Amino acid sequence: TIDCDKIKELSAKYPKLKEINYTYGTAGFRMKAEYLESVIFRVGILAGLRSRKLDSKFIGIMVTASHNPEADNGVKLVDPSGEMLEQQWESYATQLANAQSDDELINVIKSVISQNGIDESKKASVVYARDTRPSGPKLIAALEDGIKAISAVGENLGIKTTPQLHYFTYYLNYCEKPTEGSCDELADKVYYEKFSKAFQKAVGDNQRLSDIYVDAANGVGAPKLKDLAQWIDKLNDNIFKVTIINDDTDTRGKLNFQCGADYVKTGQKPPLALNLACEQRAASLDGDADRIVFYYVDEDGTFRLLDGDKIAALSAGFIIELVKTACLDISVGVVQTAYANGSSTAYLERELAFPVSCVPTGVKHLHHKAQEYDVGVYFEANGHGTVLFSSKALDKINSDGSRTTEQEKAIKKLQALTELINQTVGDALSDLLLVESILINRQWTFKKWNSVYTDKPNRLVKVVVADRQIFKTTNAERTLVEPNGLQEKIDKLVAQYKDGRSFVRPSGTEDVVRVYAEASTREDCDQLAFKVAGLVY
Ligand code: 16G
Ligand code: ZN
Repeated sequence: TIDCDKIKELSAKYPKLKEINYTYGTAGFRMKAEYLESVIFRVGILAGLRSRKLDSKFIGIMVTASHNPEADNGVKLVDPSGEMLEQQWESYATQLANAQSDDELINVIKSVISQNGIDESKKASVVYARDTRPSGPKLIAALEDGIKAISAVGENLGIKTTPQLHYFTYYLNYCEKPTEGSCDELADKVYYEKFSKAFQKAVGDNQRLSDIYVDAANGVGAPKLKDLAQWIDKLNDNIFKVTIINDDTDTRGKLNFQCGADYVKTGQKPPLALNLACEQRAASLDGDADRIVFYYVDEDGTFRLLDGDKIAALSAGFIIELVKTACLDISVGVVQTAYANGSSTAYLERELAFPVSCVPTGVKHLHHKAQEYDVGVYFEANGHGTVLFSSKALDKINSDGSRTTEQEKAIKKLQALTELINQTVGDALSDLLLVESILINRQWTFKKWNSVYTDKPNRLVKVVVADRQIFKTTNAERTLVEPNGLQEKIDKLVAQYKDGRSFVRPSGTEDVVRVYAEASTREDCDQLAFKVAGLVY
């Protein structure tokens, strides 16, 4: 049974800050690092309870604030199969975090136990990692006290990317775990081994492409990509030439500063320190390496962004071609959010004839929807996404049968892709290899890839408002239902612009409201965004 005295004693080290109201949102808990100690201590407790509930399976805990400023941090929980925490438990997380006293904390714990019929005598196992933020070690110490308080067993993976933590949580639960060595090293090894081998298989004996610069946002992606590239080199030293820039994880203040996927996508410009020659290939990761966007500069100096929508189009297009060549009865669908560029949706629906669905922002919504297809391709425009192969699809791809050489080749490629894609969560490093392997197979330049459709000019602006909670949306966030009458005003504005589209939604991660607009010209689009922002303000 739980030891209330032990919990109280340890909890006393991490008193809840009275004035703060915490919410487990789309990205878990995320805010200034100094407000997070009590929260992270309690997340340790919750992970232990969840593990007991799920037959002692490992629950993952990632300490990161992704693309946020260096002073922020955050924490999120990962379910045994590597997916995001189940929704019901998000509300337990919020309740635990907001318990004002140690006694109230005990009460919440007891109520989670009784509501879920948790057997307190069961073993509890958790696995945790952090990104490179300076506040990480202190928060990990608080987490370890939480894990201790609930008498769980913890595996510390040290510094990892978010997708590595997701993958290794799955691995510990469902794959064979060798006994020797620390989990920290093992987690790197199984990850590099899996993805380097799958990449080798996916590229086959095709020609390599030109070098690629990868901006690692001065975060954890830098050392991990360096290692992964070395593993790839060992298998085939002439297939993937990457130059990592913004790889300084030691100097304070550099993480995500004027670089990284979010900076590039939002600003529609390259990282500040990067001077791109014409058609030099480049990509940017975010601070925990679960997002990636690609880009280049063309002859006339125009910056060309290949975002999540372009990655979805490239990968869905390649997969469906293989499926057709192999004559497999497998359906492929694409999941997007309201931020998907209108041209990408039109291209996927009209030219490639994919079923496309639109869901609210946040990985869990995309992930769940994608599970409805045999093969579900999901990417947010910001560069977060992956491809999910259902067990039906995997069975068909991996089954024997008499086939032509051409069909056999297509099947082999598909098999390689199922291994190359991190199916637990969107993964910048896995996505980088996925994109590179498709481009190698097709022998496409970035320019060729970019030409599959032309993005409509678009603009994203944030508006600081007194209370963002008053903004309520429906229709996958594309329509406002509150404040009353605002949507009608937006509609009227949008109607004045050719190919105009605009929507307003409260951010799930920042205290702002976001306005998105697109239209047929840059000027129109900027004007529309500006005017809609004016309505919101
Ligand atoms: C979080 C989400 C990301 C989403 C972003 C939107 C996860 C793991 N991450 O980072 O998918 O794009 O929030 O932020 O779900 P916003 O609500 O502030 O626009
Ligand atoms: Zn991230």
